[in-house]
Amino acid sequence: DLKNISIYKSDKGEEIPWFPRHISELDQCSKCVTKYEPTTDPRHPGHGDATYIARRQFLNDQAVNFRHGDPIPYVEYTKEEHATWKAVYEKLKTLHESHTCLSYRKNLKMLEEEGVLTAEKIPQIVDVNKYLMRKTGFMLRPCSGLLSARDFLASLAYRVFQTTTYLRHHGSPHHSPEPDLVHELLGHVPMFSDPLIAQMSQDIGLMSLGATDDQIEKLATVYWFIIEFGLCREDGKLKAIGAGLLSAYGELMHACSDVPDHKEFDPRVTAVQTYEDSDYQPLYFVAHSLQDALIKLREYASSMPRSYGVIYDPLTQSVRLIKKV
Ligand code: H4B
Repeated sequence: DLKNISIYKSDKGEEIPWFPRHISELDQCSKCVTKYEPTTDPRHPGHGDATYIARRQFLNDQAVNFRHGDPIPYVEYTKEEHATWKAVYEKLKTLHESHTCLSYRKNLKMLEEEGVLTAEKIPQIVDVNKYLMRKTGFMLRPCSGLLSARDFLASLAYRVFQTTTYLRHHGSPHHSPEPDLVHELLGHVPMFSDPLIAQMSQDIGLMSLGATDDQIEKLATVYWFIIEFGLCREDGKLKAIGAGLLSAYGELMHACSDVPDHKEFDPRVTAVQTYEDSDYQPLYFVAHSLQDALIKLREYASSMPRSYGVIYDPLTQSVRLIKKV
C-alpha cells in the first residue's frame, strides 16, 4: 500500500508525503472521513431510516469502485429523489436574484438554457462534465462521502471535483450535514464554470500537493471560507460566491444579513480562523470580487514555504517537481 508511505525526499532530506503525479493516481485519493454518518449519528436526518441508508450505501459502493477512465456510472434516480431535488431547487431559486453573485446567476442561466441543470430532474454527471469540460476543463468524478482534506484538495490540482452521488434525506430538504448532490451540483457546478473560481480551486489544489499537515489545514480553511462560504460585494450588497451558501436556503439568508460578522477576505487571516461545521457560521469573509480573491490567494500561495516547485502540465494531466536553488 503506497498510500501513506512517504516516497519523496527533498535535498535537505525532509520527507514529502506521497501525492498523485498523474490524474489517474486520484484513484488512490478517495479516503473518506466519518462524520455525520446516518448509520451512527442521530444528527443526520436519515438516521434510523433503513431504506435511505441502503440507498446511500448502494450509490457509495458504486462510487468506490470507480476508476479513472471508466465511463461514469449512470444513476437511475427515484421519483422521490427527483421530487426532493425539485423542492430544493425551487426554493433556492427564490433567493438567486437577491442573494447570489453575478457569476453564479450567469452560469446557472447558461446551464439551465442548455438543459443541464433544471428543477425537473437530477442531472447525470456525464452531462454536467460535457458542459464543464467546455467551460473550464473541470471534471466531476464520483466519490463516496466526505473526503479527507488532503485527498479532496489533491484532486482539485487536476481540475477534478470529487462528487457525492446520493441525495439528502427527503425529511430535511433544505439542510444537509454532509455534502450531497444538491450541494455539489447546485452549489459548486455553476461556480466551477467560472474561470476564476476554477483557477483558484486548482491553485489551492496545487499548493496542497506534498504539503505538511499544518499547511493542509490552512489550505482547507481558506477553501472553506472562500469556495464554500465566501461572499462578495456587488452594488453595495453582500452576495454569495460559496457553494455551501448557494445550496442552503437558511444559511444563504443568514450570511447576507447583518446578523453574522463580516471581515475582508485576506488569506493570511482567513487561513487561521476557526470555523463551524455543524451550524451557521458566526463570521464570513467578503472579497471585493472574484478577481480580487484570486490575486490575494496567489500572493498567499507564493508565500507558503515549500522546498520544491510544482508544475502542472494540462496536456499530460500530470505534475512535475522542480528543484529550488
Ligand atoms: N468531500 C466531498 N465529497 N465534497 C466536498 O465538497 C468536500 C469534501 N470538501 N471533503 C472538502 C472536504 C473541504 O471542506 C476542505 C478541503 O476540507
